[in-house]
Amino acid sequence: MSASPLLSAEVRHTCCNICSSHCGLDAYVERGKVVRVEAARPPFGSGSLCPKGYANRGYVYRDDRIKTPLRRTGKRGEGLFEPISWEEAYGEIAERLGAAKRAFGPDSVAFYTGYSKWYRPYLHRFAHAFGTLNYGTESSSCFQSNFMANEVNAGVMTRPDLARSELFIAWGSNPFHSGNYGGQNFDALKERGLKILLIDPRVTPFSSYADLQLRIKPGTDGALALYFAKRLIEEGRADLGFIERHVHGFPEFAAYAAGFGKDRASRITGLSPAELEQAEALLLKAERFCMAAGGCGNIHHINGFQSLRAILSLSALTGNFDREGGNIPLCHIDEERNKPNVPFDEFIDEKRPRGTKPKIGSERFPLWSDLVDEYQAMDLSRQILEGTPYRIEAVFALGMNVRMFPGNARLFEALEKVPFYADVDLFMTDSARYADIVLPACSSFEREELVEGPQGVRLIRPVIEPLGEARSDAVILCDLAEKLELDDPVMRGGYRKCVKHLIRTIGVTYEDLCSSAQIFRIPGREPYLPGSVLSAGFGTSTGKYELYSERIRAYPPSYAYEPLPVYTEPLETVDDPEKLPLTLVAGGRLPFAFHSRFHRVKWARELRRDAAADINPQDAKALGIGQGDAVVLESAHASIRLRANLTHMAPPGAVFLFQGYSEADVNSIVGIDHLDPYSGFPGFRSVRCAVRRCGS
Ligand SMILES: Nc1nc2c(c(=O)[nH]1)N[C@H]1C(S)=C(S)[C@@H](COP(=O)(O)OP(=O)(O)OC[C@H]3O[C@@H](n4cnc5c(=O)[nH]c(N)nc54)[C@H](O)[C@@H]3O)O[C@H]1N2
Ligand SMILES: Nc1nc2c(c(=O)[nH]1)N[C@H]1C(S)=C(S)[C@@H](COP(=O)(O)OP(=O)(O)OC[C@H]3O[C@@H](n4cnc5c(=O)[nH]c(N)nc54)[C@H](O)[C@@H]3O)O[C@H]1N2
Ligand code: SF4
Ligand SMILES: [Mo]
Repeated sequence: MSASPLLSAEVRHTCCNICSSHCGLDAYVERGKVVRVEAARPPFGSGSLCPKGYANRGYVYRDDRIKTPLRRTGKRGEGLFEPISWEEAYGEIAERLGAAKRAFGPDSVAFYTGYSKWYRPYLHRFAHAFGTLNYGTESSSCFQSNFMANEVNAGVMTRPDLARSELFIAWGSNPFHSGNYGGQNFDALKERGLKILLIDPRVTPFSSYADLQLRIKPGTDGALALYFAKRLIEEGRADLGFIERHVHGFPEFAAYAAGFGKDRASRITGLSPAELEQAEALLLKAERFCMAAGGCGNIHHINGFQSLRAILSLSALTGNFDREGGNIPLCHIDEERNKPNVPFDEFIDEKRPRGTKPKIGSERFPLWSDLVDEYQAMDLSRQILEGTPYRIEAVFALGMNVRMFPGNARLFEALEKVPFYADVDLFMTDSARYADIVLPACSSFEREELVEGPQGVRLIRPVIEPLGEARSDAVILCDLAEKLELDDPVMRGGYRKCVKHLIRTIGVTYEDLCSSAQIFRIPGREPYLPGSVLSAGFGTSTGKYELYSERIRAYPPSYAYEPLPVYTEPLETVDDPEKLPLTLVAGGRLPFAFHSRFHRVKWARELRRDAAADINPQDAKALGIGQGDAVVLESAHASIRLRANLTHMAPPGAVFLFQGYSEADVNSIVGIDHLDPYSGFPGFRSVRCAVRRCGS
């Protein structure tokens, strides 16, 4: 019998970096290879990982890892490349970006990054030092609309104070699939007496915790929130003292909400009057309630920004804002008030350029542009192809993934036509295939990373050598800053100099951080005190919570922006809606998939072999579709072929499909202009569609 290979493996502490939760992970390393991963126990981690965390090994060793810098030799998209040296690659990128800047100005280069967050401050500073505000990210369809709604209403983000609440209203929330469910404590909270009202069209693991679930028609949450508002006001549950002191626009809001009676709410949301009454009973009984809202289920709709504003209003209406058991300012999990202290914002601001052209998308999405320090990437393909209001000559991207954009044939076309495009990725993706130069990035196991979390800071050291010639993104950016001779001695001084610059004021040295894989607490934070926002005043123009937004009122009438959180239809207008009778919800999370990243990891893929559309058995029966049948999924714009998965998790009338599959790309059938006019966010979760059986 041979000895277990793990006996000789060394355990090295690191983090999972698939999502931003940074769960502590132990890598078992043998002869330079990670042979196993486990959840790290305290103090290095919480003792749990999600399925994606456990799939890290398959991810890092995916067979399409890029090992050297590459220069394109075939046509864009064809996938033909030749290996080149780092020096050649840097030289060519610097020459092309430099030439675009000289001929057309720095704004002619669009910088972009996909989901990965850790290197963002370096890329953002790099864009600034280059001379442009044209820094864009995947957050053009993730989270920022949530931030915008909170900012417009209150000037501050909040979170539910679950521990001290009577009722938790979870609007489109399934922490069991989108996060690390090992970290949830809902069992204990329920035992303590917390009631849960879940609002989600889909049955999920969280459904079993709900005292009541409303399987609402996708994209109609705004109407439900306005109905709740009307009922709270009618039943004398509006906190008039709080409103008098802290709220702006209550009379206008109340008058608008009064239009959302039971019949209308029922018709819009698809919920029966009896369901609405049950929900109301829970709501009216709870003196203190808190809410989670603003996940993709709420903001991936063309009415998402305003719907979320309507939802958030409920806490201000009842005084459940900045008080125990309500929604309290987003701050550290360990109840500390100040923001994390690594001054990443200052790092980015130090090099902010002046006198630049308006960011990409500013004309179409001015509210986004004014509130978010990024361009709205949903307008990138249009600007490249139309050249207005100015030309884009080059795209420099880290982790560009065209598959994640709606109507993405246009972005592929734009990347085919843009004069220069470079991409940095771990893998040869469908998007990297279009690049002139592709650079190989390290995985989190192969690089050093300064991780800032709720409890403090931590320096994650590499646990294995880089695969092939892969390099860390931050190192690549510093190298390029040097090649381009940017006016930035810190970045030109290299990655380590940046880290030392970043931590210089927080009372921890680089050497301290190197000495241990543990988290270093940052001294001097104060505990959160309820009422702290109320006493300081809201960060809005009136200094109050704005149910009627003065900020929004200031935009020219041509934008038709409404200061009240009005409800509008989530579905697009089409000639013959009866031909597209179902609603496609493109993107409910699967526990073993992370956007496109795990579709090529064998272990994860075996849990769902084919791209499959979740369809309710009742709809499937009416359509003559059986489990596993090949089907065509069609929208007003295009169609894809894939398999049917019959499941009661999907409600009748809706079809759920995960994103990122090359062979069945759901975003290729979403309309490119199916966008929220305020945030620019795509209406991924309310797309008119039809499904029919096809051959094999
Ligand atoms: N239909 C539909 N579309 C959606 C969504 C949806 O729910 N439905 N969700 C939207 C949301 S919320 C999001 S966040 C986006 C996600 O969109 P993306 O961020 O574009 O998605 P990923 O598949 O994670 O792709 C990121 C790319 O970065 C690469 N990458 C990973 N790590 C690194 C790294 O360290 N360095 C570099 N250089 N590259 C790296 C990956 O290999 C991949 O190619 O998708 C959006 N699109
Ligand atoms: N496994 C996995 N986890 C992930 C990711 C991943 O790709 N895979 N991506 C990460 C990223 S980038 C993000 S942004 C987060 C997103 O995290 P979440 O927003 O939590 O993700 P979802 O599961 O897509 O949506 C939450 C719930 O909203 C419901 N929902 C859909 N439409 C509606 C609607 O119109 N109204 C209501 N009330 N509910 C609706 C869905 O059925 C789902 O159960 O997840 C992160 N975690
Ligand atoms: S929640 Fe899962 S994917 Fe995210 S960091 Fe933790 S283990 Fe990794
Ligand atoms: Mo996201």
